[in-house]
Amino acid sequence: LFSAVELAPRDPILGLNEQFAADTNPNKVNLGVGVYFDENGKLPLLQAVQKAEAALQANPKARGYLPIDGLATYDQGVKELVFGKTSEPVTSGRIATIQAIGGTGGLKVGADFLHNLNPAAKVLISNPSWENHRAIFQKAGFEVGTYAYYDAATRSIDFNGLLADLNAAAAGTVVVLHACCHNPTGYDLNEAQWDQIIAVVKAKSLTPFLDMAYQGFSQGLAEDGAVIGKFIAADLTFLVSTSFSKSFSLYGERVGALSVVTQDKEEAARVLSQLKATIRTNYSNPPTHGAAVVAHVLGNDELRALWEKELGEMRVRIKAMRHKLVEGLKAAGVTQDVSYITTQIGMFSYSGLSKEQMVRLRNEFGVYGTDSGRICVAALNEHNVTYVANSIAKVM
Ligand code: PLP
Ligand code: TYF
Repeated sequence: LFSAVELAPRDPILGLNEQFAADTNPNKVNLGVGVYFDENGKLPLLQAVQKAEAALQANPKARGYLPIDGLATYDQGVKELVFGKTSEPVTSGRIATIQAIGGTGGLKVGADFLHNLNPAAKVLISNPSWENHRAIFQKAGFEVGTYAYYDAATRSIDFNGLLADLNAAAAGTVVVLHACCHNPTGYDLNEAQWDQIIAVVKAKSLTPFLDMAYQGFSQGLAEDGAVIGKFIAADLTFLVSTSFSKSFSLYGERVGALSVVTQDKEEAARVLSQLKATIRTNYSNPPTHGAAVVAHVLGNDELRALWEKELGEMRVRIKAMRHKLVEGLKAAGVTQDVSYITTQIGMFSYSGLSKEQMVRLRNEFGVYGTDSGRICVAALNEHNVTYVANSIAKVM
């Protein structure tokens, strides 16, 4: 039966973890996968999360099935965080939000829903994008193409190319946009550019699907969420996937969501029924713990403030590490302009190093980044940044 089964390719990012684990180099540093580590190289367990868990444990609940669309207080918390508590779409009830298995799950439920709705539509993702975007939308049945995004020659966004590609897209094309902290490049669109994109999306009747996996890691929760307000203000209907993996350091709990902004409350109810139908035939209903923790934090003023503070500390520390990396490279004798490292934002730096250089970094120095030259600056700390800078300088 299984003799014809072919070996599937490894995930190019998660596969690096296995290689890293097997590496015996005592100086090894894992800058491959997008995970935030604290100043001691440890995966943080946020105080806000610990306090929420303590509160939940003080009043333990039996674990019945959650509704298909998840924990109601969680879905409401997501809506208020992403769209604003007093925003018209939230108060008028025209957003359908479901709890999802991480941001990946939100993307997948959204992809399945959209494909049922319009199987002939195409999907455009940025060039380059998070590897899993293409795979998720292809598995949902879509043909996936790209829109121009990164221009390696100028180390900036090829915005004219981007606009041209969106302008050339057929009506109904699903356009996957990184809301902030673009993965893998670290280059985000500015406000004026978003305005222009929104104008094209509207004029050409494209379907925007915003992937929000890093809310709070660029400028702050509200600031990073402002782009959503622009889509609302333009009176567009669109989708947003949310991930709390990074912002709550709850990677393994798989807490995410999908929100679909519709025209009115009645449309939202129909959309929600379809999202639930998609979920039912995939995993029936989501798990309880992670959503209960996040809902508790979002719904409690004190814990919410503590979470924002801790998220702010992660954001600030990443930015400090970008500066340290630049200083380290200069101290190691690098004369090229490396200021792009501090221009980029979020958890990653697109270093511009070639595949050969990345392989050398891995094999000779135990410094792991992706073959595309992406390094996770959120995994740098005072103890490893000089070593990393020296290693990069040697392969440059
Ligand atoms: N989207 C982007 C751009 C990401 O970088 C990630 C990273 O994990 C995800 C989605 C998926 O998030 P999650 O781990 O919550 O599934
Ligand atoms: O890009 C990253 O490193 C993170 C983590 O299939 C990740 O988004 C990577 C690959 C993957 C799932 C998550």
